[in-house]
Amino acid sequence: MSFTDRVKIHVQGGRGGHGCLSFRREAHTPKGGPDGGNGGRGGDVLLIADEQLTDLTPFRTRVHHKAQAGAAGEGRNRHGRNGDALEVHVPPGTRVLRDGHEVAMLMEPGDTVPVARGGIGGVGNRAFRSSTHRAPRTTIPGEDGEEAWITLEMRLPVAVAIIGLPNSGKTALLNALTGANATVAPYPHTTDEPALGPLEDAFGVIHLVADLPGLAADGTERRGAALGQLERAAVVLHCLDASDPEDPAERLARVRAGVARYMPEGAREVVVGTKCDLAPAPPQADFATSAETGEGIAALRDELIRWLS
Ligand SMILES: Nc1nc2c(ncn2[C@@H]2O[C@H](COP(=O)(O)OP(=O)(O)O)[C@@H](O)[C@H]2O)c(=O)[nH]1
Ligand SMILES: [Mg+2]
Repeated sequence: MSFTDRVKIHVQGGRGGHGCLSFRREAHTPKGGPDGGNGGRGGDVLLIADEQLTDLTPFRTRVHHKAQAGAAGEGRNRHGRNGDALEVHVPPGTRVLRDGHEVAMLMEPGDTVPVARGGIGGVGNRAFRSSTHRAPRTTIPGEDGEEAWITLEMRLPVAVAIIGLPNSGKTALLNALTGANATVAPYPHTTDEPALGPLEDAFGVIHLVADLPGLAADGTERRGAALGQLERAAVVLHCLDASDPEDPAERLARVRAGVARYMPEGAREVVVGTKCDLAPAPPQADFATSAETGEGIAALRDELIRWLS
């Protein structure tokens, strides 16, 4: 299964029902008065945060979301019923963007926002009757519902993000710190999807740790990367491979430039020397660790728990 954290969807409110053109017809009143009713309002499209959902994958194949139209008015002064709202369920942590600007954020289950209003119902000819105008043929059609392309972005509640170049030991570090069982592989770009593991703090609260791959070896962001998941992190663990012969300062700078646009303000960046069983940690490292021997892992975990508690 793959992880989707950004989709573009089309939303459209229901059309308003048309106003009706009608005259009363009864056996003994050949020239009955106007009795066309009004159209109903179109339904709104609503987004609702639903804790059953964990990502935006269903929207890859469900792109168009249109609410029900209002019913047309009818003779005998009957007004059309309003269209039902369309409730579109999204995972908590979904941000809504329109034209590149955030218009809503749905954090808690049950949070609801309208994203496309239904059209106003039309007006039937009955409404145009007056003392001077007894047989109006005027009606107003229902209005179109509002329509828009919107972008949904999901942000996981990531407390600790692990970043670094491909093959720098990010996944191995995640597994060592949290007991997660994500795939560690001796080649770059095993996946561009985040891997997650839990870390329990001193109060028994679980914090989410995420391995965020997605940078290419040159530090640029790969297509489909989920690096935006960085944005809610309180601590960023920056993996620096001790066994890599390339200049460590230069490698750090490359990764920092690659994630700069997502780096949360006020987040604590910690440089973690990895694979220290193979070579001594570079001087830039705040911690020297080895996922292989377990060196430094407990000390780093203790520090993380202290910061998060
Ligand atoms: N010797 C040693 N190898 C490691 C260590 N951590 C990771 N590796 C190896 O380095 C390679 C890349 O690790 P991985 O965690 O998949 O890197 P990622 O691409 O940053 O997620 C794999 O072959 C791992 O077995 C370590 O602490 N010591
Ligand atoms: Mg990996």
